[in-house]
Amino acid sequence: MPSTPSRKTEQSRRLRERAESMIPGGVNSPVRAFGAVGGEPPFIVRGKGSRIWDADENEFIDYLGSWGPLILGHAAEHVLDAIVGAACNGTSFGASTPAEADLAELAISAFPHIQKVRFVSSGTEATMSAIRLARAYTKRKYIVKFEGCYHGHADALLVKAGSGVATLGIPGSAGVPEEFIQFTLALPFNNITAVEHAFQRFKHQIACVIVEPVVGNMGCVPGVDDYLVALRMITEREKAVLIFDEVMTGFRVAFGGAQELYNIRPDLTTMGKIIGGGLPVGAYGGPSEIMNLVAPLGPMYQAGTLSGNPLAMAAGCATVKYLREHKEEIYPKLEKLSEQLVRGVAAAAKDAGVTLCANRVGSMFTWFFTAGPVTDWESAARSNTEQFARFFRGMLDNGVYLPPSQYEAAFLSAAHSEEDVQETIAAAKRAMAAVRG
Ligand code: KE4
Repeated sequence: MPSTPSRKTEQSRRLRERAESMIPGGVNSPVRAFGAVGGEPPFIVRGKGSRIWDADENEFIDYLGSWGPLILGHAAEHVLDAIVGAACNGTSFGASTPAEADLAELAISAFPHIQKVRFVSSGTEATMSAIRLARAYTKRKYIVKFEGCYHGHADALLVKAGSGVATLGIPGSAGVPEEFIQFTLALPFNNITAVEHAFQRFKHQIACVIVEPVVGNMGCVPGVDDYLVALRMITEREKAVLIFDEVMTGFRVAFGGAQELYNIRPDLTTMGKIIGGGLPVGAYGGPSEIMNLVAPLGPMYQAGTLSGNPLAMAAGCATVKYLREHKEEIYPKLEKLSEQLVRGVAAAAKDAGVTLCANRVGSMFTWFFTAGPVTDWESAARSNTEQFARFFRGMLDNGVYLPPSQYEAAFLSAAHSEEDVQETIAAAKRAMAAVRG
């Protein structure tokens, strides 16, 4: 692979230098800085369908989809129309609007275990609030999360987290006092014995278990065997709240998320990404018995200036309504094309003598540069991240945009075509040649 990329990068370089002079790392979210993969991060100027274009007019087939929200692809006409239509009536009122109940109804139609839902503006707010609610409901202090899982950047959750924390190889975060994480238990994923031991050691003290029911933030790692069923049984027995963090999996792995796919009832569900259709929306929901503790009904406080923002509600409604109306066609298409893509790239690796382990659930997937199986953080961290970086740069130079980290999931959208998949597999064949180094 040429050290200098084949694609033009002059405009993106200029834009990065300008941004770096005013914004830490030139980015508003760390993983976008390409720290783990090197090279010049493209500054994106527009997207349409499965494609994005950067400031140097390079075109890419996009498998990031804004880290998951864009399951319908970029600039879907009916989503844009909904946003513009809402904007013509004003952008924000700080008062209730009809669209909030519209999106609540749509979310509850997808997640029947939810009786009440509260909207916030990010997945971080959703998980932070759900944990506070679980502690208020149980009057317990400890929480269980899993190594390699990422639930946003709330202090208590920045413990052995995945996503950007894992990508940057930092243990947690500076500025989080020990006292703030003393009640956070981080356990290995897919190890039910560790969960049993935690509940024995902290009997009647654990408020909740929060889990990505299909992990995306150490790369894509599903539960093995009946892991999620066992989690449900233990939390039921111990009267702890089971929180499915479906910020990534919600509307992604099935219209009703992982809880539909695996037929498991969590106590609370957090949502984000797709439910906002590309605009800032997070949500948490569950049975009224728990949700009625949320202010103003109950004593658990949570608030937000732009919560339920009309433009975000419009984008979310347009997206979720379209998914609901076309799910019989969309999810089988996502499954078929994702399977073809993941298998094709794995075959390209095999032909090039590159060791690769592919994990996929529906249209979220990761190619790990390790023999595998990859079932937890320990096995994911065995990946050859330098080989991943060479693969990433090779794909980018061949017009394919992947998540810039080995420890992230990639996403295929309903706007992707058979031709996109074939083009991507061809690009992988070219990129793999340089991977072995
Ligand atoms: P946000 O606060 O970024 O909206 O959501 C936090 C969050 C919560 N739960 C899960 C399962 C998530 O995946 C996320 C955020 N995902 C990352 C990418 N894996 C966001 C990308 C970024 O941080 O730039």
